[in-house]
Amino acid sequence: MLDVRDAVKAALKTQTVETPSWGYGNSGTRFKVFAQPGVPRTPWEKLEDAAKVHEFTGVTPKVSLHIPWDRVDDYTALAAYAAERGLRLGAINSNTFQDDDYRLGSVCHPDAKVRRRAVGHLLECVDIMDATGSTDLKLWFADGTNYPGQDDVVARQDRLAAALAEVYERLGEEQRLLLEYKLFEPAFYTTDVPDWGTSYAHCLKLGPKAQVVVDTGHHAPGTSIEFIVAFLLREGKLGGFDFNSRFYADDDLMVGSSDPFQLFRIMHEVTKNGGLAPAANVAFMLDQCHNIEAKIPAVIRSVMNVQEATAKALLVDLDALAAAQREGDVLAANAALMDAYNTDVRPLLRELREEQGLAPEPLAAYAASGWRERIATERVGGEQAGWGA
Ligand code: AOS
Ligand code: ZN
Ligand code: ZN
Repeated sequence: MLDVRDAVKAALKTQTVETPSWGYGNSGTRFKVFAQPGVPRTPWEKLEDAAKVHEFTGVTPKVSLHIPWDRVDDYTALAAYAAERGLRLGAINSNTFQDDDYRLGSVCHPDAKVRRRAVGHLLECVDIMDATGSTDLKLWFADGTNYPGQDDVVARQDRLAAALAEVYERLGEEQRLLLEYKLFEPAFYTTDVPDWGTSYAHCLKLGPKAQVVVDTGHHAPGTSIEFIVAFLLREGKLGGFDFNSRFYADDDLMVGSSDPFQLFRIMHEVTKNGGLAPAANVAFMLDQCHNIEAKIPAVIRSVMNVQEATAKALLVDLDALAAAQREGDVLAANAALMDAYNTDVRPLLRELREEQGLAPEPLAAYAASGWRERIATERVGGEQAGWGA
C-alpha cells in the first residue's frame, strides 16, 4: 500500500503549470515600467526563459502566448523551437483591447464593422492554434461601459453571444474556448463578462468545448473563489485558472504570495473533486506580471507556491473530513483542513524533485546556473518585449 507521502508525490507528478510569455517581458504600472537587464526581446527569447523555468521546476512544459504581443511570421517554426527546448505552446490569448477601434468595446461594440474586426482577430487566433498545436483559446474581453445609458446591456449580450458562437464553430475537434470573466477594469459601470455566472451561461449555451477560466485576481474582495471552483468542477465547466495574487484589484502579483491560505482552499476543492486528474483537463496557468522583482525567479517562486498549496491540499485526510462532516462535528472538520494546511511540505517537495532528477531547491539552482548573467550580457540592443511589443 502506498503511504500518504508517496500518494501525494504521485499526484504532484501529474500536475503541470503553464507559464505566460508576458511574464518574462517588461510590464509595469500606469506610472512606470522598470526595465531589467536580459529581458527577452522576442517570443523566441521568451521561450528560452520559459525553458529555464521548466529545467529547474520540471513541471512547466507549456507556455501561453498572447497575440499580437507574440506575433511571428512562422508559428510552426515557433512551436518547433519550443519543442527543441522541451516545451509546447499552450493557450493562445487574444487581444481585443489595445486598438483605437475598441474605444466602445470589441465583440460588443455597437458598430458591426468593429465587431467584425474583433471576431476576425479571434478567428485568426484559432488559425494560429492550428499552426502551433495549441488546444486552448483564452478569451478575455475588456468590453463594458463607463456610464449609465451608454449602451444597451442586453444588446451587448446578444452581440457577445453571436461573436462567441462564430468562434466556437471554427474550433477544431481537440480545441476549446476558455472564457475569462472580470469584475471591472477597464470598464467601470458595466462589464460584459463580469462574473463566473455570465461566463458559465455563455459557455453552457455554446457547448462542451466552451469552459470558464477563473483568474484569481478578478473578483470582488471577500468572494469565495473556492466555491466557484467547486461549482464549476461539478458542472464540468472549469477549463482552467489564471493564477496570480492580489491585495486590491487585478494586481497580477505572484500567486500564493498574499494569501497562501486562499490558494490552499482553492486547491483543496480542485484535488477533492478530481480536478487534478489529467482527464479533467484543468489548465493551471499563471497570469502574472513581474514589475519590481526578477522575472524568471518570480515565475519559479510562483510555480513552487502552486505546488506547495497542491501538496497541502493532497494531505487533507478526506476520510476524517467526511466523517466529521457526517457527524456534524464542525471543529473536527475544520481541523482536518487546518492540519493539512499547517504541514510543512517543503521537505516532501525537495524529495520529489530529487526523485525526478531535479535540484531540490529550484531558485538556488537557477541562481547558480549563470543564466541571469548570460542573458544580461547577450541580450543587448534591440527593444525589450513588453505590453504592446
Ligand atoms: C486581464 O485582466 C486578463 O487577466 C487577461 O487574462 C490577461 O491579463 C491579458 O489578456 C494578458 O494576456
Ligand atoms: Zn487573466
Ligand atoms: Zn487580469
